[in-house]
Amino acid sequence: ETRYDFRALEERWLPVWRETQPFRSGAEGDERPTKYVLDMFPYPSGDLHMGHAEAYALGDVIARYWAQRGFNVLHPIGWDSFGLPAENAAITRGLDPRGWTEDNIAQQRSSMERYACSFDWDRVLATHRPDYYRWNQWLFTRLHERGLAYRKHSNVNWCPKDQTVLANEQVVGGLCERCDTPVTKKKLNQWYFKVTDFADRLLDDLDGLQDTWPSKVIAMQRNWIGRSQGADVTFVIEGRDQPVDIYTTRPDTLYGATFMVVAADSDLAAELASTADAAVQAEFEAYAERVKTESDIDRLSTERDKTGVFLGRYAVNPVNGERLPIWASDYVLADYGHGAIMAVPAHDQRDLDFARAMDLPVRAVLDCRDEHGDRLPEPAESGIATTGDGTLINSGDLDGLDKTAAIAAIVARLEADGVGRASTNYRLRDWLISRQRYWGTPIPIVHCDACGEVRVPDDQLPVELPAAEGLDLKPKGQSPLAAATDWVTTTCPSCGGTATRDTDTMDTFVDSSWYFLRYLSPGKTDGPFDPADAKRWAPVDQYVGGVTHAILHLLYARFFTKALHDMGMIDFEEPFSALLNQGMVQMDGSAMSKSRGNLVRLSEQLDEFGVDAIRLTMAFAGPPEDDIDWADVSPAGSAKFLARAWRLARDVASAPDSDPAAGDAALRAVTHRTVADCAGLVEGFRFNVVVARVMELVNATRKVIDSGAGPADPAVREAAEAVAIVLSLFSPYCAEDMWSMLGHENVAHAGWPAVDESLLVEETVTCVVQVKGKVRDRLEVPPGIGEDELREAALGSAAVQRALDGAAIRTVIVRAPKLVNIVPA
Ligand code: ANZ
Ligand code: ZN
Repeated sequence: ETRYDFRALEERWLPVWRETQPFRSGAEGDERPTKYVLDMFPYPSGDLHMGHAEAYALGDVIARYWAQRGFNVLHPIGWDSFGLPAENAAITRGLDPRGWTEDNIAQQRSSMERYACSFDWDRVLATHRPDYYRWNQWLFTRLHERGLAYRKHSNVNWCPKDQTVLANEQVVGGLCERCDTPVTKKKLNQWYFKVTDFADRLLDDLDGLQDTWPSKVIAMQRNWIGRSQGADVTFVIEGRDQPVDIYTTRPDTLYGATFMVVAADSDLAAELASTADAAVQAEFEAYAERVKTESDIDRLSTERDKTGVFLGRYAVNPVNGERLPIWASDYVLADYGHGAIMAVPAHDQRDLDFARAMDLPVRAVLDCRDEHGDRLPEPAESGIATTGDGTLINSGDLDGLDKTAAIAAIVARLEADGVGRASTNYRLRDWLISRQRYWGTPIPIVHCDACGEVRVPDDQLPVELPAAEGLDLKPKGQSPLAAATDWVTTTCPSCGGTATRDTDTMDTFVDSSWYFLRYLSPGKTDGPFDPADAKRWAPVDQYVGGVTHAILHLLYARFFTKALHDMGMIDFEEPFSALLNQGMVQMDGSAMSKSRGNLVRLSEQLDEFGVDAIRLTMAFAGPPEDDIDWADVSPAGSAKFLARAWRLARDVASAPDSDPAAGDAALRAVTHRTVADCAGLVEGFRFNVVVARVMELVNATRKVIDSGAGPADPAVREAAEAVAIVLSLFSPYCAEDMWSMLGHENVAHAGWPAVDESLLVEETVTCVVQVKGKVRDRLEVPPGIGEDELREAALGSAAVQRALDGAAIRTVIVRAPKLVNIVPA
């Protein structure tokens, strides 16, 4: 052929790769060092879109690079195929979610193959298949045995549109993550995983990821876990036998407490209100009803007008015996700390807003100053709480202590008196995993009147989903599985009596919390994965995926990893040693993602410009973390460049293969410098710079050909081979074809070109060193040498020292890089 034709290349090489499977990971006995490169697996909710194309292009650069470096690379793919997108699509189209899901998987897989993803096709998994979700159930069982899976009644987030509960993580700004409907609360008996047992480890182990995870993701995880250090303080409630604990981060402000607030939706508030007069009771009940529909985000907002009901009861401050009126309000949450606070309006803004709204006293107990040492205005007058450091006032014998000393002193005193103790709180909540939907993993529990909650024995797993046929999948607040009577009715594994199956299914984040381990032992039938395989491959060396998963998925996978570690199944505690978040592909500023629909169709782009050009465009668009605006990039330009690169190999193809040492020295220097630099650039994820450098190399090579040396110059062949190998990370069809024209096979495993260090030595210039105007030495120095460095080098010369013969120096004149003149005294 004489013309670059991307369609012909795709038709030529795709069948070859299908046959040879170049990315099958090394078998047992393969001695090469391992590298586990993992792309987040997709939802099969349609064909691949531009967002996938970006993610898989970037993940592929990394996987293919390590293969070229001689690593035994594991780069698997699968499908996150349970969940609402599939189920809702199935309901609207009146199809069976199973068939619909499998069809989409087949389509996505064939698109991935065409897109030349370097996946190991022997390890594919799909979470909706019983051979996968069986192990979700098995893992649930292990967690249940350890008390890490449990059921409790609680007020849960409820999406009225999807008719299902949502995890806290799935409520974004008070709205359902999936359908943007305002989320309400509902009291239900639900399954949880005890993530909170791991709060400290989940937080502290982030330290080890500091250098290899995006700092933004680490900050989001920290914030989500939300560890806060403070104290519990016990308040006696007048007319109640039991005292009440409150949680505070500011025990130093205890003398400034002027009232107490309990969460309006707490049991305590209801109990305290029950002794009030009828009018207060009615007011309280109406208020509590309203609060139930409010989101936590609104409740904690400092912007909102404060509302509440005085319950007619009093608490007693343990340090000074003062009586504090007790109010019910929404700005205190029922499920954080103890659901009750001591309010210190002078030093907490929400308390101050409340005090001013309800006309309650404000007493400053810290003398807070600005940067000039001037006292800040009284909060009672300014309306601004002083929340910073200061010196204690109005606090009895603690006056004069600074904040830190005061916290220590008060906590010690409370502990000694038995009315308080140091305490730690977390924003993190246990993970609510039950869903009232069909398309998920059935919870492997049987409910028996005689035995209670009974785990389904391992040898009866999987508990398979009943057929969808005949079931009404429409959301209705109760799992569609409840209507599958034959399925629900079973025998109790413990007593053999009649019992019923649990009808909830698991949150699909359970599926994705450990899938990276299942890839290691595909087809294993007596366990989720083989610990020996985990030892060989895991943890994941490089994880690649969207920042949308910065909290939920990563946190849950980290939790599972720690739990599995504690069960002795793996010997590491963090699943993903390094993380790369790629940006999103945008079109006129709107994100291309599963929920927003696709404005640019990937398949059309591939048909028009070819796989290679689209992949190259994704890498060349900018740093991988940045969003790509599709209007700003040029796939046509990429295609043009690929044609230029391809023609190098075409032109060299007929030239004889001879020793590159005889070739053009300048071109050889560019080739070896490019290869040497690109390694570091790939490892630093600077893919766009790598592409730019290959473009330069292609230009330099063409120049040598055109200069008369022609393609026969052995440096040209050397350059063309380097171009093919580096390009194989980005544009595999073009690279494979170049490699083949150059007389080789299988560019993916060509091996990264060896760099001749002697060709990397930079050019030097000769610097003349004079003493009193007389030449005494000549130094070879880099052209960019600095004045100070050159002065040092000149003075250090043995010949110069001899000429000076111990004389003191008056001046040194430096004209970098060519001349130094030394004038002795
Ligand atoms: C008295 C106080 C004085 C407070 C002061 C702050 C400043 P973090 O850091 O988020 O843990 N609080 C405690 N439980 C609460 C609940 N269930 N709902 C809403 N607010 C609650 O915040 C802890 C602080 O938030 C606690 O410290 C408490 O107010 C409030 F100058 O106690 B503080
Ligand atoms: Zn039983």
